[in-house]
Amino acid sequence: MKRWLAWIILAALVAAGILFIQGKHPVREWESRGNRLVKRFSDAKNTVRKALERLLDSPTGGSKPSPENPAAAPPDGEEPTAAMVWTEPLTGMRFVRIPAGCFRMGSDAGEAGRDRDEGPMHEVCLDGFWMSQYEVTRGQFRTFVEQTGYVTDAEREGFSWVYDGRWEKKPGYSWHRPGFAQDDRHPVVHVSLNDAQAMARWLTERSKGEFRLPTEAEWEYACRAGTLSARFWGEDPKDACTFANVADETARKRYPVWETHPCADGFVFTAPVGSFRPNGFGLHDMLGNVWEWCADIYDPDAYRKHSGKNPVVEKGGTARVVRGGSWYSRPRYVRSAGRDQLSRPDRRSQDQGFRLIRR
Ligand SMILES: [Ca+2]
Ligand SMILES: [Ca+2]
Repeated sequence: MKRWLAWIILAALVAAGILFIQGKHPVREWESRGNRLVKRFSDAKNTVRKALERLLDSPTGGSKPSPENPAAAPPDGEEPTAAMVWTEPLTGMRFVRIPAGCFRMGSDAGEAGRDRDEGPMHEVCLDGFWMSQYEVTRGQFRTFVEQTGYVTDAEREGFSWVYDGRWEKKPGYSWHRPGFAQDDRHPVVHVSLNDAQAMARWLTERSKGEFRLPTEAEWEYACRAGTLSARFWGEDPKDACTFANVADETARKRYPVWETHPCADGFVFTAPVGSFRPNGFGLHDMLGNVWEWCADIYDPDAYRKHSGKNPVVEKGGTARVVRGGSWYSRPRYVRSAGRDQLSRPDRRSQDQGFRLIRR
């Protein structure tokens, strides 16, 4: 063998030895450098692809609202789309984005079934908010109770108000013993305003965002979804059964004396939430199924005192506003402007539930 060839072989052996001592395989070292280059190229390609997807998918050309980034919600005033739904992670409660805007609150003197406390009609403007798409379900309320050990007013005091031919205060009824068949998809009932606010406080502490009951103005704005008619589907109570579980012909078979809507919705008591068509914001059961607690203290003269922006009545007596009617309600109580009250924050009944908003 020639001497120069021997020197080359020796140098190669020494170089391989040095790499071996450093723990680097001479061939895999090159492979891994190559892999790193390929990976860098691939990462850059993915970044560009994701940016393009975001740009093409988003109705605003920007980021979508998400639980991690609620601030990325489209600006107030924009029309809601199917994409603008946020799911609360602890309970699975779905919230729909309700855009900021102004509306005519109340009813005018000619509306059939109207009460005097619905006037005067007045313009109200609201900031945008998220509203739960459905009434709070028994399953969602159960999650809250299991996580906190919370005891409702009905359980603490040992009774609630139930209906079987007439309303009576009866022992032993509560959210988990409603007095008719319910599964976890039905709206929770026998919950007081105190109970609803306790669940909202728990979510505010544990989840993402600030949760509370809607004000009466937020509730009516969300229910109307831009409509001026007595009901979000129009004027006629006979069309109720497509959109709401109300006092209907199904219920009249059990309670023949009831004044009912002239249609059959298939339910005597509560229906699983979302069983009927939604309003223009995609909210279900705003009218019917269960009455919904609002944040306001009830004042028959509230509309003469409302401010034009985000009004809420926080002073007055102990009565609280409830809205929307229930499975028990005849047509005059199933209207977007209809107002009712329960006398105290600890009152509860077989047709009383709630939904929450999130800011
Ligand atoms: Ca019904
Ligand atoms: Ca309702």
